[in-house]
Amino acid sequence: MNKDIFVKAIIALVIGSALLTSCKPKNSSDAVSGDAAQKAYVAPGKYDEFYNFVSGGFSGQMSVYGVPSGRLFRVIPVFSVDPEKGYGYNEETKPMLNTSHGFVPWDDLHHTEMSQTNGEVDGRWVFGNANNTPRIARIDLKTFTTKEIIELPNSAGNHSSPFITENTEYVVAGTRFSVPADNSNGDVPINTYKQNFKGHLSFVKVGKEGDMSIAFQIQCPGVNFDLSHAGKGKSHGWMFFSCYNTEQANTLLEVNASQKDKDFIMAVNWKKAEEYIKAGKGKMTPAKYAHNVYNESTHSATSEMKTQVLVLDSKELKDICYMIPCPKSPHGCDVDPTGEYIVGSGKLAALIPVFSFDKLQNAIKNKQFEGEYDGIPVIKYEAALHGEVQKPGLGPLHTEFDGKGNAYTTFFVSSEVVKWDIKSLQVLDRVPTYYSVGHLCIPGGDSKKPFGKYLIAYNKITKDRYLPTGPELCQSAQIYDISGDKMQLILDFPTIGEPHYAQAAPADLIRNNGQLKFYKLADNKHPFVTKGEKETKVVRSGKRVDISMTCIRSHFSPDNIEGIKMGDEVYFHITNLEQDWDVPHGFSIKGANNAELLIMPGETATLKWTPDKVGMYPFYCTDFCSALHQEMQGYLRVSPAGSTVPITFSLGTNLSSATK
Ligand code: K7E
Ligand code: CUA
Repeated sequence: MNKDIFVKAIIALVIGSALLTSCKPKNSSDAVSGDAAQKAYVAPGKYDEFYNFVSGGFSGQMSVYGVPSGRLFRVIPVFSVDPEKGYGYNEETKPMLNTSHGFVPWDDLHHTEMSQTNGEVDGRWVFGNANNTPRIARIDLKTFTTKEIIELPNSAGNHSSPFITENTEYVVAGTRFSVPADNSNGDVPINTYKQNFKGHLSFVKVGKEGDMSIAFQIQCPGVNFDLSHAGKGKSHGWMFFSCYNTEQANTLLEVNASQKDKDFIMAVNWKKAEEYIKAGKGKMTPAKYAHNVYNESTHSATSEMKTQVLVLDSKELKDICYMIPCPKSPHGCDVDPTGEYIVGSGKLAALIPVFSFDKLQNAIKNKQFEGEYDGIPVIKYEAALHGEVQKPGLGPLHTEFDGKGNAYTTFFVSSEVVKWDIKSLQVLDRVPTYYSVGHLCIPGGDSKKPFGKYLIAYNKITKDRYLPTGPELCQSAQIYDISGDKMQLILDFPTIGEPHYAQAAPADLIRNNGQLKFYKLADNKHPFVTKGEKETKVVRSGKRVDISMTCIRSHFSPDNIEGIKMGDEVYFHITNLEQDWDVPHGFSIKGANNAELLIMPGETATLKWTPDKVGMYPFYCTDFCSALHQEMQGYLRVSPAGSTVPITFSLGTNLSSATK
């Protein structure tokens, strides 16, 4: 089918389904105009224009889609184990999921944030937050794998995270739950929230190679920090956090944390904080948190437990934190590409306040305060306000920008995206979303240089949009063309997990940024690397057996192994000898109670296996690697504990012990 016929067929389908579903509320599913299919259509063999890195919410992973096609390319395991890739199951990656609570195989990833240089997306890394057991992960976009995870002490519910400063100086995180500090007694009555609970902000330094370390934390009053974004341009050096529960309630928050007409956006002068750190104002405080790093040359992760963290007290140092009143339990906190405008989105508000960085600076200079909140100066609302967007919709959540002076805000309650002019605050356009949109993403839409061609909305509810799948229906995203004056819906696509925030970047930026095609075998420094079939071996030391194995199209070496006994602990260390792009091999053995291995070319991976019964155990390659992939198999013999069958292994010849 040529492209035109295909497009016409799609259009016919769209029109046809419009007729079939016309019993739905007007304007519901059919707000798609004639050329929509063409705009989202990426022909077979053609590439998408943008990569889209989408958080998986309670799946704990990050998925990669193409825009505008909505095609899924990859699910990157980050905070949850992934038996498909062996992540968190093989010996090499287990340390990645180590925490001060031990091995944690799951988390809740809400926000992705790409590294930036001069405020522009640079395609090096994408960061993700673990909401439940507070952590930040760094994913390397040369390999699309998780390279580093750092735990955050003094935190609980790492929601306002991981937001970066304009040169990726810091990845910043604010705690959602305030809790007693780790080094204080946490065994206190819950209703002592006001006295004992604190909110910590973490400033995680990012080195040249991406290496993360906690530079300092700022101890703040006990509230819920929800979201955040860094200043840029003129506001570089500042960080803005939305806070709710400034009522400091500890129960029935839906009522008790919705008492006040206004909560806050907290403005943090992190350059000033750096000065205080230099001047020795930080307190080294005992803490326990894991720092896990995957080393690409040993193909192994290590986990180190850190024991202290530097903390600044916002109460003592009066000029690093300022509260700006913000209506009705603010959620999203977004800064426009110029760095002048800060948008707060009150979940229960019917307007959007927009603050001005210049006015904020003047207000601070002229001390236009209306008092203090738990030791932090509160700026007069009007003094920092640029203006309010009137009647934009119900339940504003998040805002992104197109770089042409427009802002786009999602409305959860009224299920729509609203486009408005940042300076004049006039509403310019609105489109429905299906349904209850949370975050949205414009490629580069929270940077200094957005690529304002597409807008992707991430929805919480799909109801009738897709074929039903039992009690749980899929979550989904919708792509809008925003290149014209009016937004136009061009595609729905289902997502993996629950999508929250996402980032997107031009495909070329990532595709041409030195992506790795395979690991060089010569550079493999894994302690059990096997660089050729002659080096393969099976070594027993007590009850531990290390099998150094190789794989190449289409056999394992060795593929016959005997002398394994009940009570042994067996480690398969398998090196993939291939030196070619996209030739992974898999490894699985019957009865393994963990996962498979999926081994990239030039990589070594280890599966730990404890035989549970005497007998014969086949193993095979799980990844269809060649015409003779199905021949890529072997046998391992397990004998009783006291057996005299010696350790032997072979490939292509029969073992001398084979008659026994
Ligand atoms: Cu609005 Cu967790 Cu960023 Cu989801 S959060 S929507
Ligand atoms: Cu190797 Cu299939």
